[in-house]
Amino acid sequence: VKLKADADFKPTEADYQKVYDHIAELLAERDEYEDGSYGPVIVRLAWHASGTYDKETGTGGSNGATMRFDPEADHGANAGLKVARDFLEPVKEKFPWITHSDLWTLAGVAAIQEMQGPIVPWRPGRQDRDVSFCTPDGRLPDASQAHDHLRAIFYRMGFDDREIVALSGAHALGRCHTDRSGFDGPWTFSPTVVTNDYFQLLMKESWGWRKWDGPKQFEDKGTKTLMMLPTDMALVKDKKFKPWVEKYAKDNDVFFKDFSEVLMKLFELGVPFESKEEDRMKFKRKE
Ligand code: DDH
Repeated sequence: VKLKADADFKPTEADYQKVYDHIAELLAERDEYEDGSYGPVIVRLAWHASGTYDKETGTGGSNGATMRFDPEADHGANAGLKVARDFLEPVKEKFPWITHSDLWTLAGVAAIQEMQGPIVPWRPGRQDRDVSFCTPDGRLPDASQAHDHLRAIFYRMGFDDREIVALSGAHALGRCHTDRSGFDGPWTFSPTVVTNDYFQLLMKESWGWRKWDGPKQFEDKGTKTLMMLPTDMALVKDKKFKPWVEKYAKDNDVFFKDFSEVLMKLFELGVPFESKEEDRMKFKRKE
């Protein structure tokens, strides 16, 4: 049964859980995609929708879902994310009352939780906005750069050094694609499971420049099947980032706790909530 997009319809937590459950079912069913899961590319969509936030001007962030429109969809950093937006369109059709911007962040939460990650509290309240709210290009990080660039980008969103490292743990998931970013390969051996392996590999593995025609990236000297971006390696080269990498490599529980908190913060950047922090929902994982 399709629910009408009715201004009087006031969705409850149970309604949002239904959206979650539907996304979780689709993730389980559609295992034909690379590595067997759309989860990583959906997490990336939720992050790129949110990571445009600028705390000085209050612009950008997940409120608006402006990546639906060409200027922002065509930003180099967003190459390949149409796959994730298209995956979620049938969900929007089934639950027309949810905004795209709430849907994309809720889907990010569902993908994290269904890939065995921590529970990420979430609340609704995002409104979709028109094309005039598209952010300028260049707000998302450039993988070829180093620690000073990371700080400039993430301090602009309001994150500190510990939070930058915790967020980067998302690279336990997914892979780089030569036809999207130009880079190539996965960071870990289990790219569809949330783990602290990214940090463990950064600490324990020996990394060297990959010899190839593509953009400069690192490969593990052992198997030569894993990769790190220059921005990933910046986390162990920088004296203030490195202690957090060590901490998360040693203790998965600490990583999960911090990862949950920073994702919650990321997905709420720039959203004019009417609800209170206590109203955040915790979705149940699929059985
Ligand atoms: Fe990332 N990321 N990311 N990333 N990211 C890529 C893939 C994925 C950077 C660059 C790239 C975060 C931070 C950074 C995910 C989540 C998150 C790719 C490859 C590049 C390049 C894209 C492609 O070719 O398909 C850089 C630079 C940074 C940084 O400077 C910190 C954060 C904070 C997150 C997050 O989710 C919180 C995920 C997931 C992927 C895998 C996507 C896929 O299709 O698989």
